Amino acid sequence: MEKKNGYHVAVVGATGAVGEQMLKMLEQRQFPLASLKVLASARSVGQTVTFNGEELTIEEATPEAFEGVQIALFSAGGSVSKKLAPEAAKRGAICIDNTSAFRMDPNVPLVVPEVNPQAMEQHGGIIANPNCSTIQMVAALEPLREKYGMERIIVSTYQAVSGAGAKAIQELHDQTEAVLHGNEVKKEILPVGSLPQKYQMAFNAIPQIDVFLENGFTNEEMKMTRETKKIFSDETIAVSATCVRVPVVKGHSESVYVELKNEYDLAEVRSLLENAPGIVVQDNPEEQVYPMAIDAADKIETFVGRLRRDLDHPRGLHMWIVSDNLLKGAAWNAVQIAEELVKRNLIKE
Ligand code: NAP
Ligand code: 3JM
Repeated sequence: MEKKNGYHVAVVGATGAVGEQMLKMLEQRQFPLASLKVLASARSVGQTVTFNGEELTIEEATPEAFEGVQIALFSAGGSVSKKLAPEAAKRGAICIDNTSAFRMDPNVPLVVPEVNPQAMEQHGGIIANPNCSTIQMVAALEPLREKYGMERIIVSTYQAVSGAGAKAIQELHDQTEAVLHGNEVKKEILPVGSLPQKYQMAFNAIPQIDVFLENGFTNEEMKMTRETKKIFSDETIAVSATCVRVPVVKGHSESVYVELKNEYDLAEVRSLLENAPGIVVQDNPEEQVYPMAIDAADKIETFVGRLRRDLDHPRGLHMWIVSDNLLKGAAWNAVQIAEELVKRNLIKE
């Protein structure tokens, strides 16, 4: 696809669950494109994807594929990013990387545009998109952190299977059907594709996302801890997480407890959230109004509800945060970074 005005963009992992949503976001936002390359593994070469009604042919992601590319959106796993993002950057592209490969690299900005857009000014060719669970949490907590300061965060997540890729979505569908029909339940993907032990996801909740580390937390849980500290530029903030996979297709939900540094007023908290960019408050217990994954699916906003004071801690606050993990949690945050790069005039001609 070649046009005169706009930017030369590549999507790496264009056949995947996140890649598909990246294309949808570029389309919906009418991102100014001069050309769009859709890249994936050698397995997919020749397949097509539809963009703005046009068929685009998948090419293999190789170092040479990035010649002339100005913005490269990566979502093809950490090893692909480690190998190809430096190659793309070397050829002049700004890489917006959705994997964990570079997130904790001190030379790589880790950006949620509602929280720390200024960090992208210091990029050296790679900007990292945080983990899906981190993004929606920090987007909702930032207005409160800014106003009252934040000492501690304790979060439990209820994460959708789409966070584990297209095959995991298929597995949940297949298992659900098998259970309902009394057929054998095949367990091939979840909880972690690369580990031998598998569990049934349909009609279950699995308290493991990513691998276990020596401290007893999983890697997903430690991503939330480390990334939150980096995005908030605050190593003193206490963050502990329990990450759980649930049989939901789209939308991560989070039960979040925070201890603020200063006393707060609940009405003021509500108003701060109502006025925060990208945040929608859905909180009316009398009418049974609260955020739910099924309503957040396919929306770019982060939804907040169940706001309530802790029963014992005077500066403790409970909330429920829900967002589409493939959109704000991945593709939308990445395209939002690209839009911000344009606004800040950070893209090389
Ligand atoms: P997915 O549905 O399994 O898709 C994987 C994509 O990567 C496919 O397009 C696949 O292409 C491509 N790929 C695999 N190996 C490749 C290779 N050697 N060279 C080039 N392309 C290759 O997974 P997904 O859910 O879209 O997630 C993709 C990645 O995004 C994850 O691994 C993760 O690092 C990241 N992610 C980030 C977030 C976030 O929170 N920011 C959320 C979810 C995922 P083929 O079709 O050719 O195999
Ligand atoms: C979400 O490299 C891989 O195999 C991908 C693992 C993965 C990640 C990751 O670590 O990049 C799967 C799903 C993520 C993520 O966003 O952290």
